Amino acid sequence: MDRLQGELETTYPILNIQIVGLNEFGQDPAGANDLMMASRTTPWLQDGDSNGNQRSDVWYDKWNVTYRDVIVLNGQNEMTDVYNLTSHDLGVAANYATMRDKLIDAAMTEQKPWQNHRDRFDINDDGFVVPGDVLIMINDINANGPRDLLPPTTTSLAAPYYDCSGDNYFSPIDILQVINFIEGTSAEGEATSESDVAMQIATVAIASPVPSLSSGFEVTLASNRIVAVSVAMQVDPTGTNAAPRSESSAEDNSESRESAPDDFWAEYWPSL
Ligand SMILES: [Ca+2]
Ligand SMILES: [Ca+2]
Ligand SMILES: [Ca+2]
Repeated sequence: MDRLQGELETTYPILNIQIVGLNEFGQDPAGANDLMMASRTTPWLQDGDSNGNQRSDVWYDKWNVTYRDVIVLNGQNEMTDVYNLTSHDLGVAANYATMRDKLIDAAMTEQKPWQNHRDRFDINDDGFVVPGDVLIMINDINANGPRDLLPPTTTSLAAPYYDCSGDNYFSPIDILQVINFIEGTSAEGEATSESDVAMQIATVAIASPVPSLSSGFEVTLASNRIVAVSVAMQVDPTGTNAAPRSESSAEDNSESRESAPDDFWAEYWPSL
């Protein structure tokens, strides 16, 4: 466990995973704890019996452990997983990797490092939630695809924070959540159902081949409010919502831009 702690600190310093040893109540004859700590650097604690039931408080009353269990805790000290080192010798590489991954997974689930904790909708962390945040996401998912957001190996994090939903995965759902947030805070604009937007965004994820940025997408904008994001060349498999919007959006774009309060999109989308 000392080796594992060292690896976690070195490789994933931000996750700040801490391994602590805990000795059972009653298993601490004179010198036993000193002996246990003599060759180890892992912090070592001694369990007690504060409720007087002659059973170790944390070991049995709280966790009901089996000897040599590793209890994986979340940020609220709640048990999320157990891995027994008698049946899974850490000297076996596969077991060691499993143990390591359990700890990393628990930390990722708890910490959601790729979600902006100041404002989960503010993808580029500039203090504003605007269509530019959506564009950053679309550009990236178009280039790199939906994917797991891996445990950070750096000593600090920086935007973009793609994981709006907080599941450590970058998918069209994250984009949809930002769009819905922007739409929910906008007072004007053409009504668009959530299912419309979901379908449009879904086409972004399944687009193949990946279209070029300048010609592949059409964005219809009304009063600085996104009403649709679609892949122009994508054929909606259900044939209902996406195609009509794409056909009409080319004409709509010019009117929309004239009435838009600023040319925000132009900077990112010169072809509009
Ligand atoms: Ca007890
Ligand atoms: Ca932003
Ligand atoms: Ca996500």
